[in-house]
Amino acid sequence: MLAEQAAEAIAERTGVPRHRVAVVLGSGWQEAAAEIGTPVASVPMPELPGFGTPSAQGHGGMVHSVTVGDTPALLLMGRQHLYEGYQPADVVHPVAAAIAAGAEIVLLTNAAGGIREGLRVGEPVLINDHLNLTGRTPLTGATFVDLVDAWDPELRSLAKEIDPSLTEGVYAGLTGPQYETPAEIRMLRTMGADLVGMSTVLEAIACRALGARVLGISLVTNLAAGVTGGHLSHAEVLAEGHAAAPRLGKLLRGVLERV
Ligand code: 6GU
Repeated sequence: MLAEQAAEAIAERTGVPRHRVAVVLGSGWQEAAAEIGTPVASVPMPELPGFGTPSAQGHGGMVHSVTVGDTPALLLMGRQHLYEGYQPADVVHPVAAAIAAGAEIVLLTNAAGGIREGLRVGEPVLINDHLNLTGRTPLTGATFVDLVDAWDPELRSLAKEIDPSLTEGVYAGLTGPQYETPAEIRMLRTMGADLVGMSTVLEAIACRALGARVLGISLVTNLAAGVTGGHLSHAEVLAEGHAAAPRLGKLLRGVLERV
């Protein structure tokens, strides 16, 4: 299996036989990594079996091994998206590899548009459920995975102990790459979505199928179409990540210290 091959390469290249936790740092989250800790080893993703080159800018494209307290953790800097032409199996390969490398807990982070009234730009939100609107799945065959409490309630409680101002919301995952129309955002709100983005749902499904616990955090980098009168830009997404980096980094570090 490709995930096992990648896990072996991760162990060899980092010198760490098992990483207990993995963190996927999405758009807007790259700078938060510096707050988590100094890597003991780093491997470029394209040098690991089955990994591609993520589109994430800045420090993307690396796998860092860090130790927080007693916990060896893998930081996956960037991810592959369906909108880049990748298949679901490619999109979930890094988390599958991390789980094969020992991760029992996976932290999934992303940038999202805020749909729910009251959400503020720059605010991290805990994902408490999702709508998989990609039309895709990473699973094949008769893999009937239970997704009740897929977004681990205990891990969410832990995150709220660290940052009591955190709220929770439902994340709608679409393929993109275009942002939604105002009409689509009204539809998503009616469907129960609080947040919208282009990642994370397939990884969460794969993690549950592989038995890992999942914590998800969206950074609201902009309000979704029609929520305010404005237009949407990717530059906004990156700028908000920069501004929020210290808070996001502290939150991730706090979680890693306590799991
Ligand atoms: Cl408004 N939509 C989607 N699909 N992804 C986003 C976003 C919006 N804002 C950040 N990422």
